[in-house]
Amino acid sequence: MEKLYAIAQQFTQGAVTAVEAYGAGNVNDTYLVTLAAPSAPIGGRRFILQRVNTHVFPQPALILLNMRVFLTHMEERLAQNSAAPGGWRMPRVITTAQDTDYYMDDAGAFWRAISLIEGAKTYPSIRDAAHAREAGYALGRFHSLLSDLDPVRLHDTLPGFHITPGYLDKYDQVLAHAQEVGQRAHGARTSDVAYSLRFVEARRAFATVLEDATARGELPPRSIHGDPKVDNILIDDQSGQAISIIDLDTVKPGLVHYDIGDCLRSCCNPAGEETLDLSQVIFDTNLCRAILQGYLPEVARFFTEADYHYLYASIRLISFELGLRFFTDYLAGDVYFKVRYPEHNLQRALVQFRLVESVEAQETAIEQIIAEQR
Ligand code: GN1
Ligand code: MG
Repeated sequence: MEKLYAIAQQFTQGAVTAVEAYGAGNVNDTYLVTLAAPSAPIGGRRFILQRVNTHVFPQPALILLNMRVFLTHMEERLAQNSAAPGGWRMPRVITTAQDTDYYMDDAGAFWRAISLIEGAKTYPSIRDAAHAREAGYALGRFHSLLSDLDPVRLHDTLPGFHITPGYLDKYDQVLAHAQEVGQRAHGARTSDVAYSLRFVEARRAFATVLEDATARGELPPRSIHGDPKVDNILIDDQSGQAISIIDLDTVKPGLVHYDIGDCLRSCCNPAGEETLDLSQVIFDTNLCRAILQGYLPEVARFFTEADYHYLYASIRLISFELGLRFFTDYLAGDVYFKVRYPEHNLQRALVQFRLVESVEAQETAIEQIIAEQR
């Protein structure tokens, strides 16, 4: 704990009075820092301190370089566009006393600080259709603010992220290490593993759907968020409106379909990613309608026919992809996502696979909603 205080102190002239674990991230370690009094360069009394997982992000300095680029771009767009409704806000990068964007501790860990947006919070699941509309609006607003930022100006902070065929290759490599897989596959949950293996096999051909469309020139690379799940969408306490999307490590070049697919798979499963009760997992099409009601008007200006065409596939694909990522990590011995119990990644995979089944069973209804909302 003392070490954490000393690290937090690198980012402020104020006296650090508390450092508490914060949020529920699966990758980085996040802390909320409190100061004795409002101090430079924070402005207020609280800020966010994070240890970036350098196993996942091999070049964490690129995250901060990107933040400088896209946050400046968004500020400029917001200033030009002051008539737009809703007080949209983005966090700031907080520098150290040496004026660097990050701090490396004695053990070589990578730390950075960002401002806390006060008066707003994130939620672990969607509460109602109004919340869902706000989540969709937030992602649409984010995409719209970045729509004229040339993605080549952003570094790739996480190569291979959301390239589903790449995750399938990784899965095949892990499966090839039959011995370790065998150990896990014959553990307590043999039938769940067998089901998951069959589940992935049955959808192998589908994994390339978005990358094939990109290769044919149908979907352009854009600047994307990368992780717009429900608990990264910030809702204003007073107005109930979305005012930001946080967790900006994976803002990088990609397809907006990764984002809208991820937002829908996260927001339309009211049971949440962490549920133990698979019978509760469904894709709620009413929430899907509300999210698209919030999202599509924001992006209509630059969305093409192909963009609409691949929306349904993106929902199915990103749910499948996350299930595949969790399952692969389970088989590999939990090397990527943080786990709280031995079968955690397997359970998370089963939740996403259930969600895929629910999406597939409602394909016609989802396509109808997309057609009616555009
Ligand atoms: C990870 O760490 P967190 O919770 O922000 C993951 C996302 C997944 C998400 C699932 C860099 O995000 O891709 O969708 O877990 N982030 C990374 O909860 O892999
Ligand atoms: Mg994240």
